[in-house]
Amino acid sequence: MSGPNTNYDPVQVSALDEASVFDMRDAALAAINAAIDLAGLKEVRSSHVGDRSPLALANREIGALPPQARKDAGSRVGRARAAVAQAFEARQAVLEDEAQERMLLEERVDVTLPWDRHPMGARHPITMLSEKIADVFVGMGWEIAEGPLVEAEWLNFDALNLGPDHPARTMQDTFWVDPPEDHLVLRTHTSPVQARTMLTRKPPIYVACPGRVFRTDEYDATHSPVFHQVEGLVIDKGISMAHLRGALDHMLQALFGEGMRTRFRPSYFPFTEPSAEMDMVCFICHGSGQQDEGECRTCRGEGWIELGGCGIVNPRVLIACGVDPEVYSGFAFGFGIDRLLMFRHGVADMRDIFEGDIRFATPFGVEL
Ligand code: FA5
Repeated sequence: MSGPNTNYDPVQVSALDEASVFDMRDAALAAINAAIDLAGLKEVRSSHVGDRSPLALANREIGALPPQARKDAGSRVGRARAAVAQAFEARQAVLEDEAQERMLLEERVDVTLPWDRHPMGARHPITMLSEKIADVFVGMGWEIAEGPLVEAEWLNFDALNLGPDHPARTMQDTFWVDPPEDHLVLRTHTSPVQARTMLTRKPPIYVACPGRVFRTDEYDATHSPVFHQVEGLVIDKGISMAHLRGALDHMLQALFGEGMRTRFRPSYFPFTEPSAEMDMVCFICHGSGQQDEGECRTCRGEGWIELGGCGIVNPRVLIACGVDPEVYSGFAFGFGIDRLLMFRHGVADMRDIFEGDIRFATPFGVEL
């Protein structure tokens, strides 16, 4: 009679058979080797190594097996888990080394670089051009005059023969300053400096006035509500349009080089009679309108660039400012410095001048 078969173990758990355990181990090893960084390896930990991994769950089933099967499965699963843990640690060490190396490379600090240099600021190109223009007139023996930015309505308009019904006095163009009964404006042009100068000095007068002016204009590529003008005023005996033309030609030659000429087109300003719009010959194409066998981009094929207004000072302005028109005559002009800067340096958009970005100002260099 045969005795009891103590090796017989009828209970099996499929997750614990050899093939299943090897599959789980191989899947874990493949995932570990496929992880290319520590973040990827972290995901592998939760899916193949941690408490919820297939091998860990299989391990929990071992207790349900009879003794012999428990022993076999326990050692099988144990070996598989150990192999996975070892591979995981080895991969982690490799990936940590790689991350460290990458960090040292990316965050490298060159300790030999100079540490005591502060970035240089730059003077604003408008300031430099205004001073350059002023220098040209000082070189001709003129003086530089100044006026306030908040100006009396009378000086900004009335003294300049801008009657109360003139369109430039409407709210569209002018920033009025409260309270209205003070009759103050943000000056809309540099021309009130003409009136101020005539009221405070005796002729002969030769003054230039660069400065900031304000208008309720849209802010776009060619307009700004805050911009810059330079005013010129000469009051002396026997002054004519020829003197005006000579002064402007000289200024433009000083700014743009030999051969610069002006052109006058009839215009209207209440404070000058006759009045003209002044154009300068295009400094790129010198009047031909052609550039690189195509249309000149600076003057758009016109050959001329519009600068501003000018004329012989209206006798009514002379009288309002206490100058005898029987003895004296004079000329005045006013043009936009911002537009001049755009032409002189190829600035396509006026807004770049006003954004205050150091990257715009720096290439102009520092001129003292
Ligand atoms: C005047 O301001 C007259 N005071 C000029 C003058 C003075 C004429 C003396 C006669 C005698 P006007 O409004 O055209 O004129 O402006 C002169 C220049 O300022 C323009 O040609 C243009 O270059 C510039 N300008 C005008 N509005 C703007 C603006 N919104 N943004 C930038 N530049 C402007």
